[in-house]
Amino acid sequence: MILNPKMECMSREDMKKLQSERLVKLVKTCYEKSKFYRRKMAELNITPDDIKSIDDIHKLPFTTKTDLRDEYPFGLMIVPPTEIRRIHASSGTTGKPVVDVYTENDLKMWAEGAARVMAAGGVGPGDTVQVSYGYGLFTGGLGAHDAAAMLGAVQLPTSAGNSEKQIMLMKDFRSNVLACTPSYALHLAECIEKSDKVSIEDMHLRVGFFGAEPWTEGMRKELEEKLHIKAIDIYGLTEMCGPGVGGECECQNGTHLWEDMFYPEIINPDTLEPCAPGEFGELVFTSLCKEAMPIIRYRTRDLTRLIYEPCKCGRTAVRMDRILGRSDDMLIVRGVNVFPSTVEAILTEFPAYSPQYFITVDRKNNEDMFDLDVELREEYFSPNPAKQMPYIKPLYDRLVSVLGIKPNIHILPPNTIQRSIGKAKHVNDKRQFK
Ligand code: DLL
Repeated sequence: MILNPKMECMSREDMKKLQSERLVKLVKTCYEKSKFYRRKMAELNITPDDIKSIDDIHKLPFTTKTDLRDEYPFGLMIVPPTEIRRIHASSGTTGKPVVDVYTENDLKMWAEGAARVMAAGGVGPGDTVQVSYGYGLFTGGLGAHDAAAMLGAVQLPTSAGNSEKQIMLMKDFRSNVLACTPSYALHLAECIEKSDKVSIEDMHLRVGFFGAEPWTEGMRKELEEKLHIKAIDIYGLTEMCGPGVGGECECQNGTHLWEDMFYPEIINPDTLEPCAPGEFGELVFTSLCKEAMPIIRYRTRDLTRLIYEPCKCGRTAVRMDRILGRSDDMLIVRGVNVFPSTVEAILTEFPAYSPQYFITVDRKNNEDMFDLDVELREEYFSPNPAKQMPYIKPLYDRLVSVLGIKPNIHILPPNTIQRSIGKAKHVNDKRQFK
């Protein structure tokens, strides 16, 4: 179902008009109310009069994660505290968290963004949405929760973790919609497989909304087969609101971005110039409707491309390709750029391997070492190294040909790589501490 056909299916021409109106208003408001943006615009010698349409967006300054950290906690807030209804923050492993604050309207807009994705997956009254994203400062839990509420579905706020109980409730409460990270969904699927109390036949799942971390087509296939569901990609980031900046439709062929709310650009992260349409680069967003903490040209660090060809579903909202990774997650090993998600994509080509992996990068005698822990599935595993050899060689060859580096592959028994309940951690780069 298309939740908001007016916005999701607007002609490109009308969308541009709407975006232009919203951008002009946003820039005026930021100039009047935000010391931060007034200073940034003054540095570039521009005023709101320079912004007449969305085509002028490239004149505006970028906002970076460092800016948000420098302005911690509320430097970018432009409404009085009495207007604020909620605060979220993204954890961030280093430094201060990135904060987002929401007015009543901001919460409604966010819920609609996420609800558009769930509606595309057919969610409505009578459905039970098991929200296994973490509840708390992380936007995943409450974001999915509010979307389910907007659609009149039952909200089952299990949060992440406690997998055995999750699975019992999933069965007993007949959850038919699952919302969590793809890595946690896989973990739940593995727990169901291993369980002697329940099997997938006891479950009623129909569709899952997975996001918050990069995942691959191979992982989609795995989740769809193991959980007997349709697996839908949902995208978002705290700085714009949370989950629901965009999501896949029933065609599962790219993530529609809700351009009436968030204007996307793709730039070359080195030159900061716009990329040609369809070219891969860094995704940048301008929030067109946020009231409490509007953000202009936010550099997400996410690497992807935009697809403007019309989608079969009838939505005109631009589609984004899968996120390759974040420019700050990219490893440079012996001078070669490696995105961890490429390893997952390769593993899923081999039926003998599970999609779980862990990369350790280290430097020994001035040479980068790339160690890859992988798991063979139960049916293929043997503790005898000689019996593992036939599986190592094809994986090694494929990794060398795609990544361009020679990995040290370590085969581990099934279910030994650490599972995560939230965003999965796939890399330990020990070089940073040397
Ligand atoms: O992860 C919001 C979210 C929650 C999205 C639940 C989807 C589902 P942050 O913690 O601020 O917010 O992290 C945002 O996560 O810039 C991407 O790098 C990554 N990310 C989010 N969704 C996807 C996705 C939430 N579907 C950062 N595919 C973003 C790939 C994703 N990466």
